[in-house]
Amino acid sequence: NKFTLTKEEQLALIRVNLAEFLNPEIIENVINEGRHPRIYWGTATTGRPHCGYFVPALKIAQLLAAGCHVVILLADIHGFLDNLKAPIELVNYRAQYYQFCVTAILEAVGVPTEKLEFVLGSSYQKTPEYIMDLYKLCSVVSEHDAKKAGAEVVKQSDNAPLSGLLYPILQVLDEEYLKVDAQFGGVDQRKLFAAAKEWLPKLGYKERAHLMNPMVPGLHGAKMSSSDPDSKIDLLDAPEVVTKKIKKAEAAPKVAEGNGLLAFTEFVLLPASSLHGSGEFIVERERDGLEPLVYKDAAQMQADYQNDILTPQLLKPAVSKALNTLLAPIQAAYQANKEWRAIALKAYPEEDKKKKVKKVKDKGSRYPGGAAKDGAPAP
Ligand code: TYR
Repeated sequence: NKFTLTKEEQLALIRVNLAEFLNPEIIENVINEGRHPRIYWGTATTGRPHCGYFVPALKIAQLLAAGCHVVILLADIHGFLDNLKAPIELVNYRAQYYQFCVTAILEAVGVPTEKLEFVLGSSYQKTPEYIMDLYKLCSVVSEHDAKKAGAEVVKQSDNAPLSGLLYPILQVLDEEYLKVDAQFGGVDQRKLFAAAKEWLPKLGYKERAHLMNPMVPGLHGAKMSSSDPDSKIDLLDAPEVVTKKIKKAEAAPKVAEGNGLLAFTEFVLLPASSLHGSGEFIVERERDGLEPLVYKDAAQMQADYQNDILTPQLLKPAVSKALNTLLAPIQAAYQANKEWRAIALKAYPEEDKKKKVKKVKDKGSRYPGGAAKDGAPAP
């Protein structure tokens, strides 16, 4: 039970579903000393958070259940350092919008959010100490290495803005200024994490542990943060929209690899169910007059999928149902929160305009506009 985990159980829960864990001994030592590891996850506040955000949320839920203290960095300054993905005038509203979304997502997966600490990047990234460290790091890190560190995260282009080179420098300093034992992020952050290990000691700061979750394929087999609107499901998409998008999802029978629905079940639906539910993912087969398929782990589910026992036709409605159940409290919270709704309009004014235009044109049946994770307007 959650409150009496042994050190081994704590570590096991920290490791669940990670693709990589660099310098785990740092965390092991903290736990052996009887302290609560302090871990942060940063998110640049750019495009609207979508269902892909459930993947880090579930990992955060596990970290909290394992007794970690989790800090969520709302990286507002990073939102515009990266090629102005968030325009400077909107970034503050976006950070507020993200805080509402992330809180609601975590509540939807049963996380007691009082245990979470939200920090706004700009609240400390403009202090004299931080800025002086920024200058110092700029003097000891080469342009080449700064570019390399951001290669998979920062938008690359010809004649790219200089701010893209600052992005990794700030992310590395954040580990020191947030006073954490570890940083958590997707494997796309790997080069930034490697830079942190190398650069912090240059200023006499200690290196941290790094936890990485795998990139989960989206509904069309690509990363869910791609700019293809149908490949991602907005947190506020109505149940019938969710069902429709999932119906359209690419899911070749018997091919488990790269299947976004199986991945979403493995990394979100199953862990959510095991944190505070039956621990099961249920696939109804009433129509065929058969007993439901009941999964407790991803391995059995993947095996059944490969053997076509779990067909795409069976999987899709099961995923839609479970996802709509997760989204319902988020959408209810949004409807009940006037402040959140007002911030949404201010944070994404362009989308709101587009949405209205589209609604007139096609009765709102299409994806209601939306920016990708990278903030690019939907085509
Ligand atoms: N690089 C992260 C992303 O891709 C955002 C981030 C920003 C993370 C600053 C940590 C940090 O300190 O979204």
